Amino acid sequence: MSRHDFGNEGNMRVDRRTFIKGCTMAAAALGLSETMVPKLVAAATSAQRPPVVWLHFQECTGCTESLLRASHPDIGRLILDIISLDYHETVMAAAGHQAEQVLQETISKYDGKFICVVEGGIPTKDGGIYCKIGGRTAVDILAEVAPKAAAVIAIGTCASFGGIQAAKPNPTGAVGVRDLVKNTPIINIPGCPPNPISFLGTVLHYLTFKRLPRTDQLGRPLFAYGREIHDQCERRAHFDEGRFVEQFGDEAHRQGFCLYKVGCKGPGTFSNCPAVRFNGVGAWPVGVGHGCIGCTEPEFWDTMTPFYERLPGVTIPGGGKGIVTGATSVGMKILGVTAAAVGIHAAVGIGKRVVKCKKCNNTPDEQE
Ligand code: FSX
Ligand code: SF4
Ligand code: F3S
Repeated sequence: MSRHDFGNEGNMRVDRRTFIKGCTMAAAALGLSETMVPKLVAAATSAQRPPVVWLHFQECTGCTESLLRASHPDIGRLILDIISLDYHETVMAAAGHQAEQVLQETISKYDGKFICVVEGGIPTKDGGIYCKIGGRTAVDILAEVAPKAAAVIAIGTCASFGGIQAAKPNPTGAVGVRDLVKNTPIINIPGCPPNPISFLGTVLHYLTFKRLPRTDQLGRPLFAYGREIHDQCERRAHFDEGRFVEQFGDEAHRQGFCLYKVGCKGPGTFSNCPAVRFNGVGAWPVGVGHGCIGCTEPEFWDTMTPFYERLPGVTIPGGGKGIVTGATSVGMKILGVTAAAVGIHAAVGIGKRVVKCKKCNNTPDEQE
């Protein structure tokens, strides 16, 4: 796991075919043409693997699990080949004082050069006592490590926006990285957990172009979060024609109709889930018959609940019912989402420009 385990291409833990396949998937996710794959591969196989310090705070470790679990081992191994994961409490061999020593040595030796990945929210209430590692609070550790990093990647909705532990009444005062770190470039890869390809794409973009990808106003990379789920969904034709599942298990559900009426939050949620999918088997929540719960959005645990009630304020074109009024508790909560969506939609304009350029095979990134 040490950076010294990663030398040249010959030492890669995945074979070259898998390596290039992973880079090709990431290039597609990034909206880059295939002609950019060699550039990505060259950046990913350079002798200088970026040191990575991975901090765990308030979370379930699902982000790491989804990245490294056996359901798609190649992506996990590919990421471990591209970066030098010098400190990661879940998978490193060292423990206790030895682990803390590794952290100190890494941030000192690679001051200003390492990538800091943060997984989990940061509790700020009562002096931050609700998350301590090695006797220090998450707030203190982040305050020491983040300013020394070249960039911070907040992986998961917890590190991005506070996460499930920030649900009202947020008893520990959990917040996301951006609420605390101000002078280091930060990118958010939300999702509970996020898609590993979005993380891989961000890392490859950073290695190739020496900067983080463009983001929306919530700090999410546009390549992965620039489009609404509803606009990419395979059930969209059913929505447009007014064919809805009324109850889980009914005939409409078996037919694969739209899940809006049973609570799908695809309208109002920005992510590449329908396009990139999960686990290497083409699955994603709506594809397997469950509505999107909006897990890439800030405060989705408050604004998107109850999960099985309709999202208000959505026009059903072919449904004959016009505007669906929000006569539910969701109706009040969604006001927060609407406010956030103003910022998101402003950013989507940028996202659409990227898509448009992609069609003519000439993205802004390729011009760099
Ligand atoms: Fe949070 Fe990551 Fe949800 Fe868990 O650790 S984004 S609780 S799936 O996985 O931080
Ligand atoms: Fe797909 Fe959900 Fe939109 Fe229906 S409401 S088209 S299931 S994203
Ligand atoms: Fe999350 Fe919705 Fe995608 S629940 S995983 S954003 S489909």
